[in-house]
Amino acid sequence: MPTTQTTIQHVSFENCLMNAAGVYCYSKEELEQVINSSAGSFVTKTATLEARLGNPEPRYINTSLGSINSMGLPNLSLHYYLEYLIELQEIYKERTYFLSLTGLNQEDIHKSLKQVQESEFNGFVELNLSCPNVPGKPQIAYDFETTDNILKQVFSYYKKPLGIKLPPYFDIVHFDQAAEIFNRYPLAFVNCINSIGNGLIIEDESVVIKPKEGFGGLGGDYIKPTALANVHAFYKRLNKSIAIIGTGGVKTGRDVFEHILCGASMVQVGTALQKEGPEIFERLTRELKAIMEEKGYKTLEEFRGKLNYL
Ligand code: RRO
Repeated sequence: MPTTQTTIQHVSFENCLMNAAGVYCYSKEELEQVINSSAGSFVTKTATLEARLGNPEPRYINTSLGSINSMGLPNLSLHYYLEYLIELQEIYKERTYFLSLTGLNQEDIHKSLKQVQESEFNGFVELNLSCPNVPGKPQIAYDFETTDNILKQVFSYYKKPLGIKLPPYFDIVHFDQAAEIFNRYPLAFVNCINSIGNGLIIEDESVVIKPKEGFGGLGGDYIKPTALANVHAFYKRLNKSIAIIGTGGVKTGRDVFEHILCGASMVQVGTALQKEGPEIFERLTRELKAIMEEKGYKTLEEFRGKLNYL
């Protein structure tokens, strides 16, 4: 029987599948459903120092090809997720979870990370540098100088495993420039990609979400080719010590297989998890294993990053 076990920085996960930040991760009750599924880990909703209500509703809509959202970073506060994760560490000593966080300014990012550094938390931090939906706040990782400054400061005091959640890039030179910066830091991983920011979905003569006159982050089928391109572009450019987490357009075992073929060590599920619920992890694992059996692969390492070119 093939295994879907994977590793990030010497930490082993029994399954390479988990939720994407923002889906099934707002409250302990939602996270418990992911814990009790076939997923190999979970990541929390991106936390800020203070709890936030987020943008007005409707702010998340499913479409036949995916989803659009402008949630606006609703979350129950860094304190809430951090305390819960520390409780879980005592119960599930052999498991490792991800804490997603960001700040509305650089000072808040550093305040948050210093709190995590000083806490008992021993899991991974996923620093979200790509939220597209807070009015007036740009997606940080599109500004390379700011991103470099943040990482320089972060790694001067933050000594636990940390990775970053990236927005999609669309230009080869941007892949080169971003990778050159990321390679200067002891990142545990980069996660490609967040939603494609500021799309517009129209039904009849109207937008479908209320915030920002209908502009919102796209997920699902719309974004799989962009996600795969970002996963593979960074897999080719980053130091081998930096793992890639692949996120975007995953709804079948074949999609998981393609993310791993592009170089992903872990694969996250957003839109399809929102639509199908945490039972999706069992289906995706079964479908991935069936593909591996058919092709004669026993482990993910045997095909990770081994995309063929013409
Ligand atoms: O909460 C959101 O609006 C949100 C965030 Br923080 C993010 O990183 N990505 C996204 O699509 N929505």
